[in-house]
Amino acid sequence: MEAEPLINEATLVTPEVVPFTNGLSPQSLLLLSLALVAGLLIVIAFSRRKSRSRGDILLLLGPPDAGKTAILSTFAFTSTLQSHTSLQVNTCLVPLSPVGTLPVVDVPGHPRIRDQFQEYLGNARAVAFVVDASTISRNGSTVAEHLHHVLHAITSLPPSHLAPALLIVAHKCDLMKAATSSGSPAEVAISRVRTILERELEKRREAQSSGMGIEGLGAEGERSDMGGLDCSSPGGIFKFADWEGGEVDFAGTWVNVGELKEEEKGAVTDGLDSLRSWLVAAFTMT
Ligand SMILES: Nc1nc2c(ncn2[C@@H]2O[C@H](COP(=O)(O)OP(=O)(O)OP(=O)(O)O)[C@@H](O)[C@H]2O)c(=O)[nH]1
Ligand SMILES: [Mg+2]
Repeated sequence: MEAEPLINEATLVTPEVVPFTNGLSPQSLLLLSLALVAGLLIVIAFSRRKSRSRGDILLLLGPPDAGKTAILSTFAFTSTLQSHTSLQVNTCLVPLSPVGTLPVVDVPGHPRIRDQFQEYLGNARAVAFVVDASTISRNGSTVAEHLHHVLHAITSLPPSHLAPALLIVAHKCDLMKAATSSGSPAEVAISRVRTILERELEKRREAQSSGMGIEGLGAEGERSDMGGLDCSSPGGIFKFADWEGGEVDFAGTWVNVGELKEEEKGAVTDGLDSLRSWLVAAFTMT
């Protein structure tokens, strides 16, 4: 008796592969391909974003005599130590609840030393540019020139770096006239610092865009091609709110520089709470 074949012929027939695109109209195919390309681009952008590095220090920058070292000593020792013009970079670990310990680098404002901030910028998670709000009306153009260097450096960071958060600190609010109808001393200080710096930075932007160069506006040896002031506002007019380099925040602060009476010690607070809250947000941001 002939044995039954184990495999019948039907199972040996190569199955016909039907492309899943069969039956799709050319328009649907086009849409499908576009969706695939878009999906691929999103994945690439997301993975690049994730791989961008973010620093972990706070950089205190700003003109001489603004109060950077006074702020640093208040953070570190909870009381303000007498400070004088710094001639070298101060580095310190300060406690910041609930973040933990914050490495802070205070770069002196002297024109010969201030550019050393560039060495630390790549490691900065946050930059606080400290300005003496009580003298800004007199030295606005010099302060704006210094800030322009900082804005230029931030916009020149390589794409692999996430730009640090930027805060302009209107400091020495205690020297502002007591609360007026235009607001608290901190509000008046912020508004003054913002207005003067926007006006001075706009002068620099305009001088550059009209091809005049900015040598006449700034310090010796300043680069006339220094960018960093681009804004999305109509006509590109410089406004912090429209700055293309990122968000710019403002805070009004002060510290106790006078000798405290015995009963005031431990009870008198400083005026750095707005700076602390901003730092907590900047250092907990994912
Ligand atoms: N009234 C008042 N004086 C302040 C305040 N903060 C700092 N000062 C004084 O301002 C002067 C300059 O402060 P510093 O902290 O040394 O200034 P800085 O920004 O470190 O200056 P450089 O080291 O030169 O870049 C010192 O005499 C401080 O006592 C403040 O909030 N109010
Ligand atoms: Mg100092």
